[in-house]
Amino acid sequence: MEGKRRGALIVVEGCDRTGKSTQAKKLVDYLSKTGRYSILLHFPECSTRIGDIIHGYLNKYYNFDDRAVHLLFSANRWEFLPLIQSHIQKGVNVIIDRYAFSGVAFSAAKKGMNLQWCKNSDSGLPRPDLVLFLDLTPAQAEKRDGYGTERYEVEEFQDRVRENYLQLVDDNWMVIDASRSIEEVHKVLCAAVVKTVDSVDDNELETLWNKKTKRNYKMKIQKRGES
Ligand code: Z5A
Ligand code: MG
Repeated sequence: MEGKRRGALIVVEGCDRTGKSTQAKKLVDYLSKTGRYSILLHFPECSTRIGDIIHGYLNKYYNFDDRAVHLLFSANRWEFLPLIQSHIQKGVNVIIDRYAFSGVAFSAAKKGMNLQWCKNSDSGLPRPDLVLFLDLTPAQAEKRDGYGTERYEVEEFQDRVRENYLQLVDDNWMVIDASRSIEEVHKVLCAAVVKTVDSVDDNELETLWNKKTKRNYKMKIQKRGES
């Protein structure tokens, strides 16, 4: 890595239909166009055998114990660790649409599961330089196209998922009001991401969850009209 800066690891998170995939794609396009070479990943990544089982579970073809499902989602991230590391080391920015935070927020919303148990299986994965949390109430998300077909797309469940996410907020998170237009949200994200990408230092990435999550961390919530 001598003489060459590592890439940044940036994660886009949020409850269902908050615009993560739309924004993650636009970010990678923008970064690439401005000479900051970047790749896009998405979890669950269903192209592997583990991913295929997850796909079957989400679409209700199979059912498993909730703990087994949680571990499958984690395993899916671990199987992509070498790819993530190799891009970061080569100076390529890695933008990920959902990551360990989805794993914890969704699994811990289920009966009998808790945040601490759910964090364990992702412990040791790289900690992102920046987490962009797209925030929308489940009632607002329900009005968007495509809502309501998958297993978890139920308002009451999404409320618990959002509560869990908010417990994971840390000093590398930015909470963004995702109720604005696609272009307005994109503008806010670009500013934050460019700042992170351009200021990445030579330090190795830290790992999850070694830095203690600061409960009651004062969130940087983007309000309407702020950029
Ligand atoms: N899951 C889990 O349990 N554990 C894990 O470890 C992981 C995931 C990684 C599938 O994920 C499920 O897996 C998910 C969590 C669980 N739960 N469910 N159900 P997924 O990522 O494959 O989910 P998805 O089907 O792609 O939905 P999504 O990611 O929630 O949607 P999105 O990416 O946030 O939104 P979008 O596709 O960009 O946009 C949705 C629609 O809204 C689309 O028509 C857009 O044009 C529109 N849109 C986007 N932005 C806007 C704005 N700003 N205004 C108006 N309309 C907008
Ligand atoms: Mg998506």
